[in-house]
Amino acid sequence: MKKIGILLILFTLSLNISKLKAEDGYRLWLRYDLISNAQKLQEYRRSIQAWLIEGDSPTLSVAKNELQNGINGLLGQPISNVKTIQKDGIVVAATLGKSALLTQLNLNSRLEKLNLEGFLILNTTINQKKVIVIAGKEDIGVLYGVFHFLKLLQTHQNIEKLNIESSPKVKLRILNHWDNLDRTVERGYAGFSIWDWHKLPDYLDPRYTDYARANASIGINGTVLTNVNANALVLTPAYLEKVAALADLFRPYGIKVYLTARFSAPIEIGGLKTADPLDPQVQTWWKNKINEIYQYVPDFGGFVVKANSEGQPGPQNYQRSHADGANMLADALAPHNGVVMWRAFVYDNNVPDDRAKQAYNEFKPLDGTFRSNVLIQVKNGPIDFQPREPFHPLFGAMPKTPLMMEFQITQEYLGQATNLVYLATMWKECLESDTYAKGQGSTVAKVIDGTLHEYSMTSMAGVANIGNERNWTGHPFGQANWYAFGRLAWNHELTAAQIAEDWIRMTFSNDNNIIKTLQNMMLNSHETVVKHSTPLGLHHIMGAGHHYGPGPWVSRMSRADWTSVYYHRADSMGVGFNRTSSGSDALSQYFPEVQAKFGTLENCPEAFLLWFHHVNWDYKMKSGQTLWAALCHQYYQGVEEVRQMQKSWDALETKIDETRFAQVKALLKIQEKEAIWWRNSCVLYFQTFSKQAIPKGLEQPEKSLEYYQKLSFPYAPGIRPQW
Ligand code: GCW
Repeated sequence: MKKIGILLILFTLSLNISKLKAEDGYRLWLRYDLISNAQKLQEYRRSIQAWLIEGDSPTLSVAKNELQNGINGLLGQPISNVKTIQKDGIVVAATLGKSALLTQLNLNSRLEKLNLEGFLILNTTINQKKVIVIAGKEDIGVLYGVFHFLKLLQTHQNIEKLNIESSPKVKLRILNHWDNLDRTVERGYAGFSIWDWHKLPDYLDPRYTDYARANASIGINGTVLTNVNANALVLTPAYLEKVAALADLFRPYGIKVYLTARFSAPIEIGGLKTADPLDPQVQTWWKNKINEIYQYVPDFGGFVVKANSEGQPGPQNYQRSHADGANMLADALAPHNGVVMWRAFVYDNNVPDDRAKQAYNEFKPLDGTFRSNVLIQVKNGPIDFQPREPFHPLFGAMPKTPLMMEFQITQEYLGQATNLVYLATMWKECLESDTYAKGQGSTVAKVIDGTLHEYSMTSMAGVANIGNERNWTGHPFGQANWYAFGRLAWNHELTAAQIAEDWIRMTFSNDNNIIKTLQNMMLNSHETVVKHSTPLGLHHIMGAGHHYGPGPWVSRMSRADWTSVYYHRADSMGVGFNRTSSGSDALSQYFPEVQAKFGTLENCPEAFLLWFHHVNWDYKMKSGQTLWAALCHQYYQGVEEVRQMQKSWDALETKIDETRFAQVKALLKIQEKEAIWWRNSCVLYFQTFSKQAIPKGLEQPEKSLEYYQKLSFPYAPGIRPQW
């Protein structure tokens, strides 16, 4: 009896231990588990015998903690902290110019080449002892350098001949949370907001610290806490106190806090009768409000503003321009070094002939009229974060106004949190697009990093996919998109493949088979979702409101440019939106070389065909197939590729921890179902126009078009309550 009891206790204990070890995804890419490769472990233990961080500041103490936890975990033994260099194998981290040890090394000329947040990592000797030096230009550079160094260990790199210089290419690398004060998250698929407003400022959820660590580890240096569909209440003292608590916590990690400004706040919380930006009372109200914010948060970053778009108030309500509105806020922020990120995602109440043209039409004429602390925040494409869009025509078109990038990390139109879609390939496609603004090679990336037009301010923002789910992003592979966004904002020259490899090594394993399999899945995954949802340049054909799943039939909404039929324009002749000169002429907003590329059926890459052209069902594609057949094949191929992903994943069963294996397996099953749902709905729907059979050899849809049209999802996550 006794024995059985003991056995039982042991059994429950071991169960608990294995539960503790379960990979629930909380640790993201900062897992710091013991290095499994014995040779690497030995090599690292030899090279890292102690550490020393010179200097003292909140940022350096964060760096110390991270370095200590990181190397202790990875090396599997406590590594001591020393005060002097008396033996080989010491990691020395310090801020250049503030450190006696680093002065000896004479690194100043190299330092001059770095940006403020940059760092160096190198092997060298100090007092004839072998050391690894991590040197930051400022304290934050030390922290970034520490994370980089830990990444080298996590990804099993050689650390004997290090000579790394790294500087961010873009200054403000920002997450935009579309989080509401009631903790719902617009287009959020990972639970509720991580900001527990009700318990702030007194209760600081430990998750905030881990959020800051994760962001600092990839160089993100700003966070916009609130939804661009803004609530003025966040600007009131009760909330500013809470904002201040978060800002205090994030400061050592180099992260500034920003808020969204509701343009009508002077009326809603200020008691004024107007929010006209040229009204002196309004101007004074904002000045005072902004001064007040800086009392709470002395290094407040500034505002993001969505104005005169989708019902949000803005300067146009008073017949003023976007520049009038942005400049008013900019003037009040300028004495504090704050910035305004004014969004170009605008469309007013008059439905235009082509929504794709509106931002350009409204903003291009304003070039040169914005204050120097205003950035115009432009989505990657001219419509709205679709699975594939051509780059936005504003890039390259406003040489006198800093344009910043807005990517969407949350997968509103890309399978939300049920599809495995790695977004870095899509972002790279946009960044590498040539605008031809100053001849060949004028890429979007060069617009964004300021090199093309010598912008003094540069920025990249990503709409966050983070929520309060244990694994932060809902889908475990959603983490890769948060990760990739930060890495690309720091250095857009990295390839999607490199970033994926780093992420896999840190998040899953350094096993070659795992790396190759997952990398392959990730790199193809964007193309896959495009195929099974919006192939060949189709766009905006999703379900209304929730945007979850297909809705090519959506035709009745309060405005035409919210419907699907407005965008695909299918009829008995063909399908697609003619944006050439015989159609909406949106193409003319691009530089001539780009017009030539997209302008004719022969030249236009098939991936963008239906974006720019209305094409006959019988048009012969490059493959020799008709458009109708090609469209069907794309949809079917998309589903096949999801099945391929399932097979690849299943082959890793013995190599991946149970929890994440099971979760991703289940999600891939959902993805397969959703891909079939997209495929069947779209093929059946477009068939009502093409009047042609689904090509032979392709499985026939099981259900009818009516079945798909009747599906409804009133409680799909992320939906805007008022829509
Ligand atoms: O795509 C649309 C989303 C809205 C969002 C808007 C925007 C925040 O469906 O939910 O609102 O874009 O970017 O402002």
